[in-house]
Amino acid sequence: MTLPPLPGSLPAFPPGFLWGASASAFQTEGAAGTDGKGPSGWDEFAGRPGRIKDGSDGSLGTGFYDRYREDVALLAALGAGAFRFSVSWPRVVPGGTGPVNPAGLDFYDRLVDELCAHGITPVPTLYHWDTPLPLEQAGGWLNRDTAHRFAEYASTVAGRLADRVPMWITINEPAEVTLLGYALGEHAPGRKLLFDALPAAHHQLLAHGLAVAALRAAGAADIGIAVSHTPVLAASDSEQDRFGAELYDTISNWLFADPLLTGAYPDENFAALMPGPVADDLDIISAPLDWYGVNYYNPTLVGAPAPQALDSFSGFEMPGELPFGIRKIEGYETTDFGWPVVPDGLRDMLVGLKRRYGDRLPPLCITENGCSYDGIEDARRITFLDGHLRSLHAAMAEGLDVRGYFTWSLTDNFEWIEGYAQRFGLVHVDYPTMRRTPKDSYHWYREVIRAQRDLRRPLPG
Ligand code: IFM
Repeated sequence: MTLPPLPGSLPAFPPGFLWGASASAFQTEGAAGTDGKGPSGWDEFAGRPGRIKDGSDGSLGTGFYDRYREDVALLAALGAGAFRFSVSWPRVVPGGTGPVNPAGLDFYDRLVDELCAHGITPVPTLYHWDTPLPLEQAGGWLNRDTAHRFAEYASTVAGRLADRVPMWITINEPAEVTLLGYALGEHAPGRKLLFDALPAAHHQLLAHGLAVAALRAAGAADIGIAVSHTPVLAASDSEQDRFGAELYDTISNWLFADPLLTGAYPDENFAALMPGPVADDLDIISAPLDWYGVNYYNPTLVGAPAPQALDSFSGFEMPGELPFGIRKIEGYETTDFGWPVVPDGLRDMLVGLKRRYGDRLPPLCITENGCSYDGIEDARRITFLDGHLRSLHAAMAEGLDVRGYFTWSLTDNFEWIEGYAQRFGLVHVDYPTMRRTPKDSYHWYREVIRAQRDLRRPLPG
């Protein structure tokens, strides 16, 4: 196998840098109704006719619930230092509140033990979009009560796992849940509330803050959150395009990061639209974090609403009912998902975070970065990962304190409304048999990790 570029030629990352891979419960576990698991909003949504492009419903995932040992063995052979997975809230608390499902907790207990037995750090995310259905039906993230139920659940999970889990993530990508799930209705729960979706943002932030306190009280430490970030470029210099781009930038980048890192919303107008005792909530939301997780895929070109020029940022179509429109970025390679490949965007984004937050920026971790390409001979994924690791290193050489990198994803999995069509894995999954086959990129990443372990040199300067 000849695999350019050579992993050994990557610059050295600092000693102790965490090399990992990511996954989530709904996208992989399957076992939708097994061992007392309750339904989630995504189970219900994916079951609605026509919602998932390939007609699948995610109920089988990648069979991870039954095959987790096989996947941990793949992680071990990869040399991964950490595995980011998510805990399914409806598997642990099927009703969203009330009785805990012991079999659900047992599953994560076994998974954590298996990871520890292989010397792999377990990094659970407590919420990766699968809200227990009863809570979703009671308003989901529009309902302030959901935040309190989330903190209870966080406490339950930490009570069982904190003795072996050294690093925690509260919530994954609250912006996507708000925008795709509640504002545009493309994802679960399929609500199309446009700006009336903003309470879902506030309540996820509050849930995060309450969960940080609950986790610490239950003995958990090293707590972060995974937030998506995208450098936003204006489609042109026109006033309308700049307005659209600035608004999108605020919503996708700062609506979540600012409250978390500064204790304030980026704009008075947004703060005024949030429910509850906002000032008190912001104190809870901005509780100091041990680290801050960045999910980066690509920059986004944004202008005034232009329905005819739509392109996929997250596989959804912007309906032109919000005062901005996403455009296709020309001049770059694209992944099979149509996303532009712009490695420098990662460095730009990280440097931008430092510029905005200065000393208030905690140590960072790249909690997701990856690409959708078909095939087991996936040289394009290698090029993608190589470019992004170089870009990450460039940001670190400029002073960014980044502690780890988790590629999305260990295996191919259920890519939300795309179904199984988009393949982000280092490991190919043959869905009819669930057979796993490591791709070329898996072998490449294994060599990267091995070479980095051998280098063990500090960053220059
Ligand atoms: O698969 C998703 C993941 O669940 C959240 N972040 C983006 C990934 C790729 O779309």
